[in-house]
Amino acid sequence: MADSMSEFRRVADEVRNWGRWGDDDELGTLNLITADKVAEAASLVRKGKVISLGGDFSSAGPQGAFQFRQNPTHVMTVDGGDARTLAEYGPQWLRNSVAHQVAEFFVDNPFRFNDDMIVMPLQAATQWDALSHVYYEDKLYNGFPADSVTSFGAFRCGIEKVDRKGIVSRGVLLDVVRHRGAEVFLEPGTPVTPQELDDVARAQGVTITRGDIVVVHTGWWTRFLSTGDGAEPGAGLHWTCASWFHDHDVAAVAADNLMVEDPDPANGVEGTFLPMHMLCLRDMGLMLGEYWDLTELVADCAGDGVYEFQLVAPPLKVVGAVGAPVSPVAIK
Ligand code: UVW
Repeated sequence: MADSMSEFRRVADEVRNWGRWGDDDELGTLNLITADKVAEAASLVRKGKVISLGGDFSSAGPQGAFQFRQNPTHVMTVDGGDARTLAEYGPQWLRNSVAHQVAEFFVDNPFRFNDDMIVMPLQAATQWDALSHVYYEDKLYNGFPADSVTSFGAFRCGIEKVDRKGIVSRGVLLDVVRHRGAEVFLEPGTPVTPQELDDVARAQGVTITRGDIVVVHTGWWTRFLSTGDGAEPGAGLHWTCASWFHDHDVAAVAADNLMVEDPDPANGVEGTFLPMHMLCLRDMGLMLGEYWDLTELVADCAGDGVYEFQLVAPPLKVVGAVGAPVSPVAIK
């Protein structure tokens, strides 16, 4: 059953970090990643294994089902393979074009190159939500006014602001799929509770410490890879997990699904949408990573029983963006 707005407001007051790192702070809980924490994360590299947590950015990505985001459109802008054809057969109207000049250049010497461009929503696949992504009641994280995000981009809490933090820290995988004994992914309508996060950590023999980046396996991405269905529902984290992140002083949270949190309004807060986003991004200043591909990482952790690693996940520094692609790696 959905919780009440008054319960949501009580939790929001408890977890709010506004002013904790100064009135001008735009890093939020990334401040919990200290130099010692970065060194601790590096010490977790023991076997020299690099595991990619980034999904593909392609026309076969997870977007499209909900209309407001599309999969990437990838276009070649210079193609060395076309050079001879263009130079020899290009129509008259192309003669003064850059394409034709490039083609002629190709024909007369052995050098070739290819260039390309991409058009896509910044949230198309594996990504970080910036703190400016979600807000309510006209305030962003740290009380910044919502109208500091304009058609020119976010003047407060844009994704480029987090570059000072890398983002690098100790990553901890919580494999809820394995803990439940689920075949591939968590069935819709079965949100992960704060108690379950503790149970999974205990069963894996791992402790969450200040400044960690918690990575939650729901199995959604693995399921998507086999069905190609971006609209497939699946379970995520119950909104009250925001309190768990706050109590454990977690620096950031990522998952392998669309929204990290459970999408079912029946498990949310009456009269609103994505309450965990509201608490994490706006009240706590805690970034959310979405659509991470955990397929290889869960297999490796199950194999060696080690659920901690160095996590390196810097977003693209797109100035003023409210989210950005990332190609994270776990190093063990
Ligand atoms: C929304 O869908 C609003 O957010 P996200 O991309 O963070 O899931």
